[in-house]
Amino acid sequence: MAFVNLKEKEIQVKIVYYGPGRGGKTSNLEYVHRKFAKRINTEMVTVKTHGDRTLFFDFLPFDIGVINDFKVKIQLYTVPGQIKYNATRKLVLRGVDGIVFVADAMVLRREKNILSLKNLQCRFRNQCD
Ligand SMILES: Nc1nc2c(ncn2[C@@H]2O[C@H](COP(=O)(O)OP(=O)(O)OP(=O)(O)O)[C@@H](O)[C@H]2O)c(=O)[nH]1
Ligand SMILES: [Mg+2]
Repeated sequence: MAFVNLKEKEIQVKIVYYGPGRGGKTSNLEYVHRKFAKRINTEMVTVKTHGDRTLFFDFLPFDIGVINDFKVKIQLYTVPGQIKYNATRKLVLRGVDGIVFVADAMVLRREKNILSLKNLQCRFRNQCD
């Protein structure tokens, strides 16, 4: 559930982009950042390896205005898609309010999409380490 700060009159919503490695999660966030550059006056934080793969996460915070006197703040995150970063994905998913599943459009990557979806499912069912 979104974090509501009654004192500051602020609502924080955490949305995580999830999906297989090289599926386009970071590209999605970069696009949002570029496309709404005039409205999003914050920087995107990204931690990448040499090969441009996400090492920890990408983070893009921005405000979307006021609703019923409450400032609404959105935080977009991506997880690292590579299988070996399971523990990091678990951390990034903490306190999530919404998921955007980014599937790879290549037919060849179908199995990887399914594996990633299953990984997400077992995380929410608390059935994986
Ligand atoms: N053709 C094509 N290439 C894309 C698209 N989206 C991303 N790419 C390319 O695919 C590669 C991987 O994209 P990323 O956005 O880094 O993928 P990711 O899901 O963040 O990967 P991880 O960080 O390893 O989990 C990059 O070279 C992108 O330029 C797309 O819609 N079409
Ligand atoms: Mg990435």
